[in-house]
Amino acid sequence: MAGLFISLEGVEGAGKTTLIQKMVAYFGRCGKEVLLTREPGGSELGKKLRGIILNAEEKICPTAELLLFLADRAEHTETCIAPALAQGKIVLCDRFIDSTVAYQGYGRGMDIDRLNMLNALATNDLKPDLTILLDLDPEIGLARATARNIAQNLTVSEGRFEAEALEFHQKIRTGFLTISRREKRFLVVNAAQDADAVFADVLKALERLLEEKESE
Ligand code: Z5A
Repeated sequence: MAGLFISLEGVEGAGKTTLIQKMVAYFGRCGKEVLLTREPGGSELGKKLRGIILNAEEKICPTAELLLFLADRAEHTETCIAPALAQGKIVLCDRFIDSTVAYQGYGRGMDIDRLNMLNALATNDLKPDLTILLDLDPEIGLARATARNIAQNLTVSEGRFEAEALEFHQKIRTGFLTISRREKRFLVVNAAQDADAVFADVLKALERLLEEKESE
């Protein structure tokens, strides 16, 4: 079977990490080889970039922020995602091109067409086979993320976007929903359900996709 590329998107605290763990366990039971990765931070260079990009104490102008995300993506695609797909693996990626359009485009107000072109450059035109959008009211997502951060004693070192006003996060949600209507690769899931119900919705789509891929 050719490789399969699945990205997960959504507002902060939508439950991507939680869902991805369930997906890894599912693919493991199916005997599939999986690369679990994320942006920013999936490659060796990306780990260093992540520390800079997400640190709320690091002053970065919006254009530099964009270019750092794109540098992370270019390295990640070239050195991790593309090789794994070539080996027939299933790649599960926590955030990818659509986060740039949602956050830097709909959130920061950058030109969407330009962002699409830059994404194409960074990825050599690679797009996911399936993008799961966990749709959630950002007020609920931020409350979940805050509760998790307190429970895990996390600091501001990754808090650049958490520090944004609720209005910013509302724009991100609207942005993701707008993008999802333009491309067939999206599965939009109601992330306000409990985690098992979210996974059950995703499972149906995964089973269909695996059948399609195996018959190719
Ligand atoms: N960003 C960008 O601007 N441009 C780009 O191009 C890219 C990224 C690639 C990366 O943040 C930031 O970079 C991101 C966008 C920006 N910022 N924001 N906001 P990150 O990777 O550090 O964090 P995140 O992607 O936002 O994820 P997160 O906060 O870790 O949330 P999550 O993974 O979606 O959620 P979770 O950890 O699975 O769940 C959060 C809590 O809720 C946790 O305690 C769970 O146990 C709980 N949970 C999960 N699911 C449920 C359900 N269904 N019900 C109830 N509770 C639940």
